[in-house]
Amino acid sequence: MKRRILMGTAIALGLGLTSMSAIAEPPPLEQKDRYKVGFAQTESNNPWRIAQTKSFEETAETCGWDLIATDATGSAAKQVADVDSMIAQGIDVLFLPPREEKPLIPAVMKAQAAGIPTFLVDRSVDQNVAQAGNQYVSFLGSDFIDQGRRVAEWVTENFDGDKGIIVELEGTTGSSPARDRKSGFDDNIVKDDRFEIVASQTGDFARDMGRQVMETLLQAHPDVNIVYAHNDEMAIGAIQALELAGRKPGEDVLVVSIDGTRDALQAIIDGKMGVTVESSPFFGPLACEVMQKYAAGEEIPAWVKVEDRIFTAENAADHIDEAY
Ligand code: GYE
Repeated sequence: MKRRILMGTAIALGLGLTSMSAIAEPPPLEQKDRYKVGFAQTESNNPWRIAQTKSFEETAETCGWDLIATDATGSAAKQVADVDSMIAQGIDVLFLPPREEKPLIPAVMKAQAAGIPTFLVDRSVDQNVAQAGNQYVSFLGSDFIDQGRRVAEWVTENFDGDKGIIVELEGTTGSSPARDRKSGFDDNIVKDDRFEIVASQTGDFARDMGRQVMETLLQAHPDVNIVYAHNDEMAIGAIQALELAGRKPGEDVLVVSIDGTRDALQAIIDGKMGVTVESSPFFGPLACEVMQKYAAGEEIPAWVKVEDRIFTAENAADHIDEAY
């Protein structure tokens, strides 16, 4: 324990990591029937987050968890404080979706110092400071770069105009999915010179902000004919803004995004949206499985990758009943 605390201090002082990463390791987890489990949610203002929390709550019953779930209401500082309070309450294990990559580093470090193994779920932290197998056990989640690449590929194959004028609505600034969904899309769409990204702005992964940002961007770029949103909530907000401005999403503007929410699948069925690449919020069962393996002493990969499907007009109706 003492060694871990000392290492946390060394990292905070900004010392080189290479020599330390060899000795840093996530705390072990005892095998027992019941666990006190912490799940520190980022916010609950959208269906994805609500479905994710529900998945942890439902898993608690089957996996023998006494679950402490918190809601940081969109504040990284509150999320760090929520983890502090869980540590004080003596959790055995922490599941953390770090809202932003850098501000949540202290939460990971403090859990480690307190001897609590951390699993990052659905978002990651700054890899220059903390890595799987060292400060936390593993990252459970999707390949966001690939999600962005798949959206770009779908647009390249399905856009039938001469010139694609793209507005991009980015997720939460400083979050790993926003960074990677941007690079995955941007790096690939430019391979086809029909396309140009004329504006890229954050909508914080939220419907309301997506709508507001789209309203503003529409005034500056009335010729936009493609909207790429980093999640479905912002895509739905953009559709509202487009319709308010008298545009016809699905006809004169192609709207594409990521997640697979019920509203997005409905928008695809209604012809207002082209594609959404899946990013599943149902992490509970996977969290249970990985945690039990870790307690049994099994080797856990640094990245437990979630495979994502793709929803288009061809299959949206088949999946809407299972959507959230
Ligand atoms: O796509 C979004 C949510 O981190 C993968 O966060 C997650 C993203 C998801 O708010 O809708």
